[in-house]
Amino acid sequence: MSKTSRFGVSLAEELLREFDRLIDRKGYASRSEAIRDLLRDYLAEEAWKAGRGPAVGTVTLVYDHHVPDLQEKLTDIQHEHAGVVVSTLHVHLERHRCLEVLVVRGKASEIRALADHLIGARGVKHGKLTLVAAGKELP
Ligand code: NI
Repeated sequence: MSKTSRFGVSLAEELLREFDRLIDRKGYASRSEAIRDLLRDYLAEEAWKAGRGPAVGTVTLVYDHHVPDLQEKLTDIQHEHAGVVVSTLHVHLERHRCLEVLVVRGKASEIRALADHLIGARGVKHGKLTLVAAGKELP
């Protein structure tokens, strides 16, 4: 485990009260644990936005499989990015609607390109990319 440092933070009382309520709701053991989590999240998001470094995550899609050629198009897009797609899970939600979850791994910018392509396809009702930085440099 890496060396730990302590630092003080000044906050408006109201902001701290809100933060404590959030900590309670989320079930964090301490403020430190919550702040560590927030920082990791923020660093991961910033690394992702910059498009540098390795990333892992998921792309979640909800779509209507009755839209002509959609299923084929989504498969084609995934094949174009075969190096990034690690695994897929398909769930038939209802008669028309499907849920697909892709586990992705690779360069953040390429994962984002794949996700934009899939989520932007006509007939995809909802899509979400969730990425976390996979870099060893992240504490
Ligand atoms: Ni289905």
